[in-house]
Amino acid sequence: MNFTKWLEEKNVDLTSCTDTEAYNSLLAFTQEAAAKQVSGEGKKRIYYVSAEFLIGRLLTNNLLNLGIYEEVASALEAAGKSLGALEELEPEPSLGNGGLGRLAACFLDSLASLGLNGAGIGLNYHCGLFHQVFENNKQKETPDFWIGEKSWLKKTEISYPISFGDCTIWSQMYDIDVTGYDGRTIPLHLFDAKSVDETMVSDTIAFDKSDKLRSLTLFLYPDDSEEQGRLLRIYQEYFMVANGARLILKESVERGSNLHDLYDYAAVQINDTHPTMIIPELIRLLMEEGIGWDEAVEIVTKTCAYTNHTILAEALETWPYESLEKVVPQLMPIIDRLAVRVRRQFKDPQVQILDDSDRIHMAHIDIHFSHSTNGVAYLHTEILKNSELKAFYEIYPERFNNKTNGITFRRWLYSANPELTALLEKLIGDDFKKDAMELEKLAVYENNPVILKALLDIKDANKKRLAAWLKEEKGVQIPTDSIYDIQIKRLHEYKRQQMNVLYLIHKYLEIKKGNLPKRPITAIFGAKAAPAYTIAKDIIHLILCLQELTQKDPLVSKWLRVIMVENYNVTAAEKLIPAADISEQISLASKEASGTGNMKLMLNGALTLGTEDGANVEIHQLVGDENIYIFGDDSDTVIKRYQDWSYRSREYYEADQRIRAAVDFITSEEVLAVGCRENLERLQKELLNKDWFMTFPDFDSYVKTRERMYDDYEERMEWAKKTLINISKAGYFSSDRTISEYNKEIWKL
Ligand code: 26Q
Repeated sequence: MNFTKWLEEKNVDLTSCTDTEAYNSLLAFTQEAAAKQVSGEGKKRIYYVSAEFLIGRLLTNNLLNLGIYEEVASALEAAGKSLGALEELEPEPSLGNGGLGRLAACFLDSLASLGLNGAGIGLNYHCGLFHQVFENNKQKETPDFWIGEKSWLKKTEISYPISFGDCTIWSQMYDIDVTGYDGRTIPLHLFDAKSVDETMVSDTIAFDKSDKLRSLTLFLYPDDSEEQGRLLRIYQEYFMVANGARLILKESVERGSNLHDLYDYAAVQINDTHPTMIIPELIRLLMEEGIGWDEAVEIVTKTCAYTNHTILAEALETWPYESLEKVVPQLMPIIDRLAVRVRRQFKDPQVQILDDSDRIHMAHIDIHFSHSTNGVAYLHTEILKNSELKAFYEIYPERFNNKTNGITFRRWLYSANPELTALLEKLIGDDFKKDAMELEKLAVYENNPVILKALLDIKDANKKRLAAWLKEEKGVQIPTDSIYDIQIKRLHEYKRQQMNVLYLIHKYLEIKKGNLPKRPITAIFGAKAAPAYTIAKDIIHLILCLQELTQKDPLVSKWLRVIMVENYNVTAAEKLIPAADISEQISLASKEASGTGNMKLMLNGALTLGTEDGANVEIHQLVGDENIYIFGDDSDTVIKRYQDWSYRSREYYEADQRIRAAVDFITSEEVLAVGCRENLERLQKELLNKDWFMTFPDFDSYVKTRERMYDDYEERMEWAKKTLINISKAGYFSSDRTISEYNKEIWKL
């Protein structure tokens, strides 16, 4: 049924509706249309279990995937409404933080598109991560109540009592239908606590963390700098997997499993360590059904697989034994037995589940008791095998495998960049929508000036669109004739936003001296910092101070603008990425597991300024030296420097005048006039005395490579050719490819 007919049936007259009413009708219509689509069928189902699903707005995507975008747009137009305006009314679901959550969302899209029998399992956070606002050049966190009266969530019949050490919390399952290409869908199951109470929260993100019943599903990653916050996270994690495990067993039995053969009916992909407790929980539930210990462990091992997303020690979860005992006492006999089993089999302390300080290593449970451990890019997996998880690799070489991340082109190309999509369709037909590798056909146009010019024009149009959006939505103005040099990702020291800032200070000082660039530069950041991550927030403070300085200075503002986009999220990414000229991927080599923003930006014709890290390595391999700007030390050098403790940041500070000037500037009169001494001094000290992520050793090559890039930008046709080659080689990074590999090698649906 089409939209016009549906409206007639419901007696809705669009011409007399407000935009909000029209949006609500469109939402209901689209939801019905999605629910009518077929989902993947088959004996075995893959359950992707994840603490985050950063799905972004759904309306545009669903309309495109259901093939009703044009029809709806004209029905609205006929009634004097604009689809574009309604699209902007949709609140973005706040169910994730960064790469790991966005990856889960891309994977759902690909599972649906490939017609696989899949489902996502997660939590329904009412206030999500947090809404970021800037006040006095600082990040302030406010709750993001994203669930309006009307949303994509559908209440289901499913509800379970989940027991904890001190209480029982009833769940309520909600579903969101995730659409893929040709309107195929799969469900995202989000569990909520029936007793959750939004009035626990007012205008800050503080709340009584001891009241689990009312606060369980309020926030993603509640502040864990104190004990109550840490405990709440354990409650959340167990709540997610206890519900998930019950659903998985129920559905598998419905599909014909006798539980002894669970692995023929269910594959469980554990997204990072947050869902790890699903392993002991499944074992526990199988034993309740009368299955013996050894067999239960074997069944669960064959059912589960684990994805690692980081090598940063501080991000690998370990929980005090005591805390788990308090929250989930029923799991302890299982975890104890698993720990004993490991201890009996292996003497190496590095592979134990329980360490000498009585902490439980979640990743170790995953590796011992699942049949697959994968990294998310070639280099990352190599580092896991040869260094971080070497001891495990020696025990289970056959379990380790790589699955280089991918992104869904439905959202990151067709939906975000319709102009580029239209050009591609004109040039190479639309087979690339089913098989992204078809983009390679674009290469025949690499020397065609008309096509290269068309690419430049599309970029220009997208830059204008971004500038207009920033003005309208965020109240900032940026010049459209400048280079857009963009770094958008979670704020973390290893990602080195601080190195980008040091460059910008250097540039600011050069401009003040009269050394003007060939063309104005707009440096754009988008990032949220975890509320308790002090230095990350100090870096945001410095960026915002620089934003103010560059804006106010009459000379500098003509040549250099620094912009930090408030509340960076998927919606903002969709506007920023198509408009980017330069993609900053400057993590310290060995630290970024993969990155997926790098892929999105490449696909949209931005050139990468990056280190040999994560998936940059694969981008480099695909496009060749000519079409990427690589700088800095490689991962071997970095790993060695950590091992021999030989790095002294102060030596670089003393030896390099540019570093000295930039670091000194952080606490100069000029910055202090717009900033806060405490934050700026702390950041400066951190760099001078530690610089744990080694920005100074890479600074020289970073500056030189960035300058070379700005020079090359002036050769417009050469630049356009490089962007064309980047687009043509991006097919490898389709999440359809990634998901096909997971299926072929791990899930075997
Ligand atoms: C851990 C312990 C305590 C509190 C929080 C956490 C925590 C929370 C979130 C640890 C990690 C995360 C998120 C990690 C993440 O987003 N990783 C990114 O995953 C992407 C998809 O694989 C990769 O492309 C990125 O390289 C990786 O950083």
